[in-house]
Amino acid sequence: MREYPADWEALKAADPEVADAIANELQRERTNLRLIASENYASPAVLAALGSTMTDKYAEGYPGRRYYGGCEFVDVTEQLAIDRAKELFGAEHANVQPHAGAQANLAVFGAFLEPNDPDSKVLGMELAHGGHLTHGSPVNVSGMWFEFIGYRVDEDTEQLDMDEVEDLAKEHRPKIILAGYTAYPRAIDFAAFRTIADEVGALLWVDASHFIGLVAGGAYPSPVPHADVVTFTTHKALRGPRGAMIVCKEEHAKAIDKAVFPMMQGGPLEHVIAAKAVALKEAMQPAFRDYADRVVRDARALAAGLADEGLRVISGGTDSHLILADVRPVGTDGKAAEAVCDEVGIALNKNQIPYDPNPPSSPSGIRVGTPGPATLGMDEAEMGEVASIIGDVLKHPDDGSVKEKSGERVRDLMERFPLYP
Ligand code: DSN
Repeated sequence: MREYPADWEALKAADPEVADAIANELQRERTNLRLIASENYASPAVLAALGSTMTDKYAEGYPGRRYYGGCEFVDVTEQLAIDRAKELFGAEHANVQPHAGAQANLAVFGAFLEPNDPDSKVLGMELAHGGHLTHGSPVNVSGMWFEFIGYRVDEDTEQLDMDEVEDLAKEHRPKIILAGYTAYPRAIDFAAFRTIADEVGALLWVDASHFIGLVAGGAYPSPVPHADVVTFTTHKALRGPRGAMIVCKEEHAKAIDKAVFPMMQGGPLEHVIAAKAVALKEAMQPAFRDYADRVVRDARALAAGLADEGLRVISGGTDSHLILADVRPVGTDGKAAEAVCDEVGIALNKNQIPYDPNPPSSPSGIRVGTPGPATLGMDEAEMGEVASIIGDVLKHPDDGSVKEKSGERVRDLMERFPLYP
């Protein structure tokens, strides 16, 4: 009998089309430079847990309180994930079941708000300034069912304006104040958000998806001591499986647990939860602190390099894993920049910048992030090289020889820092 039944040879024989696509994706990951700020590389141990037979198990409920028999081993892994999340983040309570960030955020609405209730207001960052789809977009349930009021970054500093947050909080008396964004490069003053929330009697919710891995590694301020509830995905800088978690104060534990199951979800994905436990254990190791430091060091070096190439770095720099840069000074836009970088094997995304005069489909900026390169071991010197390649192709998008040379430079870099060697 096999100890571990997942079998690559069996997949190739049973379904060569799917096996080919998976192999091609691995090859793409090995040859392309990943600068998408929200992506990373899960470890072989995390991948092994994901491919385990825990995918076969139904386990509605929580450890020790399930609706199905035979949960004794998934109880072990889910409890490990809960205990590790509480220990790593210093949290009073953890729910590790959300399938994705959107479900985790939906659970916050379920726990604390009533749909279509004029008193259920949320004060969050405007989407065009870095908020997320689930932070009140009119095409998402958050915006369809709940009333969001938006704050912006300051037009001059391009950083959070806590006076504006305070003024809006006093004017609208929201039930929840939300901090945590998808395209904000700077440190967030969570204590200041707490003070404002207390002034108006609001709950403080932080969506820490982008930076929770840096928090785990001690490279970014922790929202956990300040916030009532913190939601986050597990596959970004945290480098775990695709999924999410919620940590909160003990007083909210029952409301959050009921909102995740049975309100928002049915059976938990126990193979993913096992992989979350593995990722959390990895994040508790000293090497993870080195990685988190490297992520921020790399981002600062890449920001400096892009500025040297003539791009305008939004807010003048970064304190995190991501950089938002205005590419108009080098004569292009975000859409064209994304496309030409893709041609030479660099994956990044077009992004609106604060107060962007251009639409989301062809915005003025790009967003780049360093969790991927930092996982591969790339450091400041390599970020200088990456900035130089990006500068070259953005300034010469129609020059075949520049693109050929740039593609070679990317391939050489990826060969020097092999993925899953
Ligand atoms: N798609 C993620 C990002 O790239 O920021 C957020 O969900």
